[in-house]
Amino acid sequence: MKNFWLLCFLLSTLWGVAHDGYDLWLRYDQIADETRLGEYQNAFGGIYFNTDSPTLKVALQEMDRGLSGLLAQSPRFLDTASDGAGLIVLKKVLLDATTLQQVAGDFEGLGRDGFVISPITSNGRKATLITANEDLGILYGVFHFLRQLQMQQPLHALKERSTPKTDIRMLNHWDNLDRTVERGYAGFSIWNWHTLPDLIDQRYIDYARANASIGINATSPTNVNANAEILTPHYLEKVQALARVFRPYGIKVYLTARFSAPIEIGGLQTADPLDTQVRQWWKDKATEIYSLIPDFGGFLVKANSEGQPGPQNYGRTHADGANMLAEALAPHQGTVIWRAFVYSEHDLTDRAKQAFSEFVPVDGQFHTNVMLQVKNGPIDFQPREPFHPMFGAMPKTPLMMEFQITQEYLGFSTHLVFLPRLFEEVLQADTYRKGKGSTVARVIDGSLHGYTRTGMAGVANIGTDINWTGHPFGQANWYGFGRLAWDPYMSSEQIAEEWLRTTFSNERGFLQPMKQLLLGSREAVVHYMNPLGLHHIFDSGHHYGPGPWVDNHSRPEWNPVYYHRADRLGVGFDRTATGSDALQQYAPHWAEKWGDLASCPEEYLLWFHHLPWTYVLKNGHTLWEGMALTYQQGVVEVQQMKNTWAQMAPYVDLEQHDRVSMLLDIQLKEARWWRDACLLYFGQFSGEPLPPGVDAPDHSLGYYQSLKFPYAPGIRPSWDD
Ligand code: GCW
Repeated sequence: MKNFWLLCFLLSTLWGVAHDGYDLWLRYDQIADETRLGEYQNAFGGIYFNTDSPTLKVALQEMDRGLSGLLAQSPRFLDTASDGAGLIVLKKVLLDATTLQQVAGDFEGLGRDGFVISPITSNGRKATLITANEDLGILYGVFHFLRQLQMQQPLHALKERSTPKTDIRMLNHWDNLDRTVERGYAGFSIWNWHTLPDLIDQRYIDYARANASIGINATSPTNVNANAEILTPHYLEKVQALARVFRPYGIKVYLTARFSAPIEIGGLQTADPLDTQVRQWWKDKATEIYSLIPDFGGFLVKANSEGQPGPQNYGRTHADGANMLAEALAPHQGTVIWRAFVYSEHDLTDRAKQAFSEFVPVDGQFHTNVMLQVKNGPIDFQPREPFHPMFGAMPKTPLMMEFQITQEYLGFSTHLVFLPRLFEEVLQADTYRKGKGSTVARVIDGSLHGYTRTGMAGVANIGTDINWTGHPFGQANWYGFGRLAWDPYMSSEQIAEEWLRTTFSNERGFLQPMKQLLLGSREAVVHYMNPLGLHHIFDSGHHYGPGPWVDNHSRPEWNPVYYHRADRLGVGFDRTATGSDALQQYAPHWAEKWGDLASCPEEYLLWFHHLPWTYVLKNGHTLWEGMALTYQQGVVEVQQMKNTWAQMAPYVDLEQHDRVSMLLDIQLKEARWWRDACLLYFGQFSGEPLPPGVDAPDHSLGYYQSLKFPYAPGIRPSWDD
């Protein structure tokens, strides 16, 4: 057996198919299924492809690269469609009347970025047409077409009409100018500001390609905890160079704007948004940026949040601040994306309530080019949160979704957690704000309130690691985010299927078990970290590992004890009318359902209720027993993931297989760590022994409390919570 694997390894090295993960889901290995390969070779031998723009040129390059790899033969590009083309790639304006007639209906509502892939008859022979209104639609169509080939879809299934449901599909990098990445676990920042603008790293191009392949069309390269330097001429020149690389791929650049920039780099005494000099400064800055980057997207702003400066420093409102920037950008068609992640040390009410309380009353006061970017839940990217109550509650202000792709609270880059499952849960959640069916997805795609601007942002998990995301499976989360930004109604199952097929293998023996593994991985992490609605019990600052005992931070809401409130009597955060009443921020449907213990799903139990340890769960166990058993279940689930992966060796590159095996070992070790540390800690209060079936901990509580990780990755210097 050992020799067999050795042979496989040697062969794969010889054949040059060893994969380090750099190619992401764009692997384009030769189609393994020979019948399919033959079919494709016959059908797509000759291609007619019009390329009169930079975007169409990169689309053609991609087609060439894709087909050369997948079909193991260089495609023949023809001068006209009538030369016997089996594949025709043309914008709508260039279609001849007979072709147009065959697909005319598909153009209805196709928009700027949509595309059509359709079988047609051209010059008396069967052909496949990829068409769109605009160049970018063609690029998206080409990527989609190649994806179908990667997935070995039958010829007759190569048919698609797709148009994105959101306008801004954006990555937010929390990258600092010194190349550290806040909450980044995949190496350093891919932006080498020092060598820009002169050195264009191949990574920038590959980054753009990868994003375009999943429909991402915007990026904000720098941290929302912003450094004003990025707005100086020295840096803008570098941003301009990046924008130039991204442009053919349809990706717009946004910049994080530090609210105090007029003081820090503008020499003014104030950053008061109602001050005329300040307003002029931002107008001039916008003009300067647009002179360098004519398609600049706009500003992304974190203000009056976690110590960042903002309009409230001057007694002004968020609307005053956002509108000032909006006015500066409006003449250039730019957008202000104002983050709603705010909570204040001066506000003693439940942190979960604060964003809603600040923003919902000012609905309607923002200029039309302002969007609010709202995190998926009301606290902070926990393994599970109920949806943010702002969704559905601001009909006059376009709300963008903010997901976190980087795994700040999900085991960093060492845990395998398939996040599209989490994203899907949030998007499908029904806000009930306009009756049944008022899902978060419908808020985000604008259909619920008739928003004219729509978008979704994801905090990137990308770094300089050769495979981009540290954990090879972190790529699935970047991929899945892009797919859901394009279509928030897509199922996580379909995303899992696509990603597995394009990244690893089309074999059934691989797909079935691995799909199950991916889809179960999110619930596993909830089980071994935050069961039954527990939240924010991570060790402070770096958020690596458990720290439910932490209680020594100056701000109450930076201490895990604030969130679980455990004592001899019970555990959980009472957010009903007898507690913080955060439930009132939801539609009555949820306030009632979640407020009533009989109907509150147990996954949200301790999120909304403070309950005695003896409270009886639906399965008859006490709360303490249920908590212990769920932690144990999480550990068992990781063990199962490991077992499944061990069976996958025949389908996966040896090096990748080894790497993931080792990562799963870490995940298992850490799942146990979570279980043991949390149960020892909470056990002090429940006073009960571990129920049968739960493994005894390896160490004492004191041991777990003594673990310190001052150099954990992603940490922010002088950051406390
Ligand atoms: O999740 C928290 C992080 C901070 C982050 C903040 C935010 C960029 O711990 O590191 O700061 O959220 O979203 O602004």
